[in-house]
Order: sequence, then C-alpha cells, then structure tokens
Amino acid sequence: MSGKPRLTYLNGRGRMESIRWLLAAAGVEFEEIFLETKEQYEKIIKDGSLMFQQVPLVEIDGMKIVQTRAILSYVAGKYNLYGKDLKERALIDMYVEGIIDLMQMILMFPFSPPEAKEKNLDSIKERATNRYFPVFEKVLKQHGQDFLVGNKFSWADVQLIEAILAVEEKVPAVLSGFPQLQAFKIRMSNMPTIKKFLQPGSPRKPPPDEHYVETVLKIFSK
Ligand SMILES: N[C@@H](CCC(=O)N[C@@H](CS)C(=O)NCC(=O)O)C(=O)O
Repeated sequence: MSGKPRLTYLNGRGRMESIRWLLAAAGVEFEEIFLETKEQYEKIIKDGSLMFQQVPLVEIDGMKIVQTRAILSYVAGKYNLYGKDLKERALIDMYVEGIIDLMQMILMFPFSPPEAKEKNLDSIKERATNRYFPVFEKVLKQHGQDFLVGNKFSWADVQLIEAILAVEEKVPAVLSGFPQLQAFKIRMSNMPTIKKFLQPGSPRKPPPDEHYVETVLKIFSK
C-alpha cells in the first residue's frame, strides 16, 4: 500500500463526497476503489471489511473506518481541523450536523420519484434559505472573521463550502440574500487546496446522473 488513505465507495458523490472534500481541503492525497457491481460489494462484506455491511469505508492508519461521521471526525482531528478545545469542537459539531441535515436532502434528491422532484427541490430551497444559511450568515457577520470557528480553518468551513456549492447547483440564486456567504464562498474557493479540488480532473465527483442512481440501486438492492 502507498500509505495514502484508501476510499471504497461508488464512483459518485453520495456519502463519500464530504470525506473527499475534507481530505482534499487538508491537502491529503488518497486512492479510491469504486464499487461497480453487487459482487464486488458482497466480496468486501465477506472479507469482513464493512462493520455494518455499509460503505463509505476508509482505510487509514491501519484501520478500516466505516460510518461517515466517524471517518470525518477522525480526519478532522488528525489534520487539525477540529478546533483548539472541547468548546470549539462542540461548535464545529453543531455547525457540521446542521449542514449534514441539509446535505441529506440533497443526497436523497436524485432518488425521489419524478412526481416528488419539484416539491423536494422547493424544500431544499426553503430549508437552505430560511433555516441553515441564515445561521452561518449571522455567525460570519457577528465575529467578522474569515472562518466559522476560532478564526481558523476547520471542518465546519469545508462542510459549508461543499453545501453552498451543492445547493447552488440546484438553486443558482440561493446566495442572493447572503452577502457574508457570498464572500465566504470566494474566500474558500481561493484556498489553495480547495482551489485544486474545484479544478477539472480532481477527485471531486459530478452531480449524480441516471447511471449513478441505477448503479446505487443495483448494488444495494436486496
Ligand atoms: N450511517 C451510515 C450509513 C451508510 C449507508 O447507508 N451506506 C449505504 C450506501 S450510501 C449502504 O451501504 N447501503 C447498504 C445497506 O445499508 O445495506 C454512514 O453514515 O456511513
């Protein structure tokens, strides 16, 4: 093995994308194994690699870590993106969990039936505009710093820039009433590691298409 973390998931965003974002933002290179078939998935279950028979799986520092949040918090801790003390950590956890709730809606969107798409899109827009983005707009305005927590780049910043870009793909004008978030987006996009991740050819995955949805359904069907 190369010593780089090894990620096992499908060749698409899903639950792995935040992990790719966080590693990339930390400047860490990684390898990826893409599940294309049910047989491949069943084989890694048989091998005992998946504690709960679920991916994402990340092999790092001699461990096979599953559960998205466990992976993310390990990476955040290891690369110093998890605050300077328990209080900052609690703040980061709150921000991250809120953003994950919003991202969950985006994650499930491609799997919604055609007749529910419009309603689900409206819900994403409504929640982003009225519940989640106002929180971060206010935080940034109140402390006037570049980053969400402790005047230092953290996991919370990475989650937020990922979420902003993901919501914008669906609702392009979503930031129109959020000047602080507009400036935050520009700042984050210009951080060297993030800038690199946003460039073509990086491990960042495109928005899910029909082929991705079919592959997910095929691999995980009972
Ligand atoms: N709580 C887990 C959920 C993981 C999960 O649901 N993974 C899906 C793929 S995105 C899966 O492996 N599904 C197969 C199954 O649950 O049997 C996490 O956050 O990692």
